[in-house]
Amino acid sequence: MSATFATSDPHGHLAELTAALQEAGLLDEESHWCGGSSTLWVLGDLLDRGPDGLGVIALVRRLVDEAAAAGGSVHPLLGNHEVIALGTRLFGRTEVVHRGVVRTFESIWARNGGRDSDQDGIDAELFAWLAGLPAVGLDGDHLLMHSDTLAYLEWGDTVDDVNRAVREILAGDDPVAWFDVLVGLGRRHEYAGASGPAAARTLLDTLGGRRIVHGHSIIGDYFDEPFDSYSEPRLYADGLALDIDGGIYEGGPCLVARLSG
Ligand SMILES: [Mn+2]
Repeated sequence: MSATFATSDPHGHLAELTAALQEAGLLDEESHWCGGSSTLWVLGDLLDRGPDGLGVIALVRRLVDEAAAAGGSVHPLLGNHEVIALGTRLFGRTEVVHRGVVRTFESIWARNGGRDSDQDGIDAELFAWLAGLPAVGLDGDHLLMHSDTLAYLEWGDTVDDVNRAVREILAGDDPVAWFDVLVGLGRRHEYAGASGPAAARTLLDTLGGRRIVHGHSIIGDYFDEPFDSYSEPRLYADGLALDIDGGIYEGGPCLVARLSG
């Protein structure tokens, strides 16, 4: 088997993520990679909201190694919750004037499902790993990212430039620049509505790919449907965008999208 898959926004729900990856044929009963040469993208928001963010991170990190050893690959991307959690770790309650507003990372973290149990496990090594995650990825015709926003273009006009710019900000300690990333990755619904296809087209024309695959915006919220009423990713914006966030922490499904193969 060699195919390309994507999942997103596990938010600390280790059991649900494990079960969904097993169902997709990527994990065996002991939660080890059995996807052979397949590729799996994990589109961020690994932690916060759910009970075991550290467990989800540990699983994903192990799968990166196990898949590589089997000739496959696992690619985690950066979500806004990684930035919130790391920013809280780094800046805590330090007041930051951002675009004329006084804010703190800790208050945003607390309001958005931040977990002490996750914070307590972010040591220097894990901090560096999370802060080094790429923001966007390109895999054949698919442009993969956490958030459904054009904010990525504020950091560059190639995949490599975007990732380099975000990584440099998160390697530093400028709280205003960190807030720019947090706010940018917090944006959503920018491929929606009448202007949505043109926005999606702009992103694809700039960064590459023929279809955007994103998480961050729960299908049920986005399309105003009950969280238990869908079991597939949602294609929209004239087929240019695929939302794969089922909304695990709201009781929705953990979706694993098969993108090719
Ligand atoms: Mn998110």
